[in-house]
Amino acid sequence: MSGLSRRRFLEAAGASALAAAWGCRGGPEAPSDEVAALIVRQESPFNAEPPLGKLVESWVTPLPRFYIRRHGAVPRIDAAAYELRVEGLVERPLRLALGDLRDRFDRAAVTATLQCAGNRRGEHSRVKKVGGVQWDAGAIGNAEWAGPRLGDLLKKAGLKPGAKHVRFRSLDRCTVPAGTFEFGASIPLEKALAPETLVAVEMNGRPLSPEHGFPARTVVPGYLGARSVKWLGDIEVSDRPSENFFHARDYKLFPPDVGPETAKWDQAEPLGELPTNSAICSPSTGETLRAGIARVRGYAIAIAGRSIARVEVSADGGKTWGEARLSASSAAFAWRLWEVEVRLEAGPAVLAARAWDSSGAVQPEKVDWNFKGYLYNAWHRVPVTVA
Ligand SMILES: Nc1nc2c(c(=O)[nH]1)N[C@H]1C(S)=C(S)[C@@H](COP(=O)(O)O)O[C@H]1N2
Ligand SMILES: [Mo]
Repeated sequence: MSGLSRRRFLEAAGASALAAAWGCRGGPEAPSDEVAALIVRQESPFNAEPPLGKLVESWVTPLPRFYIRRHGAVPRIDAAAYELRVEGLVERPLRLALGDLRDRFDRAAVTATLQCAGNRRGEHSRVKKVGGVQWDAGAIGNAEWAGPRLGDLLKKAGLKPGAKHVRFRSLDRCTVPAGTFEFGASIPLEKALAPETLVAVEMNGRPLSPEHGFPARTVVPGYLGARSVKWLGDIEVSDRPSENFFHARDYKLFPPDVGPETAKWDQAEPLGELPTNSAICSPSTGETLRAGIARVRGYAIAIAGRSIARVEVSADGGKTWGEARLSASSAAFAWRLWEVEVRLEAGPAVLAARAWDSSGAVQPEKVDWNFKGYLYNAWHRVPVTVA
């Protein structure tokens, strides 16, 4: 993919041209054409995911099929006045305009899959109800992200001794029971300096859309989506992780016997890499199929640093398994799409899928329940009726 010309980018990014460029209608809570094809899981703040069958029609997910997850409203940002600050434990604090992010740094392009830590929470809730957006398996998408490397910004600013974490602050406002805050997160310095970690200004060859973080967002491949902070306003190098609510009091994993009243947030680690996972996207749960040969399709994604070795599909709820064909397209931090034909006899049937990664690890049959409903990666089961 070639980059946008500077003129076209600035045109598309210009405040007045923005609404037209993205077909936005109404206020931040009014879905635009961009989101019309999504299944709404929550109206306000707006959270939506694509129908699963559509999700796996292409390796790179087009915008109208890319899930949207947010904790507040889309902030209105004037592109001309936008400034990204880089500060904290740095020799030379930076203030970067959108044009600086485009022109003053090498443009890096990374095809990476973004996935919410709560993807598949709906299944988790069927084990025992958990709060939060009740996602099916569609809180995931694969995009071509482009922009400067976060590491290049940090090198330009110059790191001071003691730098260990890189914190991100958004320009949004999110209201939760504990109060109203901007969204924020941090990642360890090592991941911030990794070549795949970007301050993205483009998604699939166009400026970021308002929903996906215009004018700039972090993209932290392999990590839970919550570290890919949209509407990025501030980068701060620190000796400690972010104290933002969404980093310190959210997105942490607890054992099954811990609940909201007993969770010791300060003693738990912030989540980082997501585990190896896969899902059946077609047929869909509850679908009626004809006896005989049926095609099953889905996605698989390996934990960061590994690749998908094999995907297995069962037509008898996990008693016997056959191997799926992986599609050719792949990249280090991207999902693999797969398909396979299975033979179905008349009656009820449960399809199941599980992925193996390059370390030999396989998705488990069951996972421990946790009260936030994160990291659900048990075998994906899809009950169907065969006529
Ligand atoms: N500023 C801001 N950034 C955010 C969020 C948010 O609510 N506000 N949600 C995070 C979460 S939980 C996820 S999963 C991803 C979703 O990105 P998307 O909406 O572009 O798919 O954005 C992350 N970045
Ligand atoms: Mo998320």
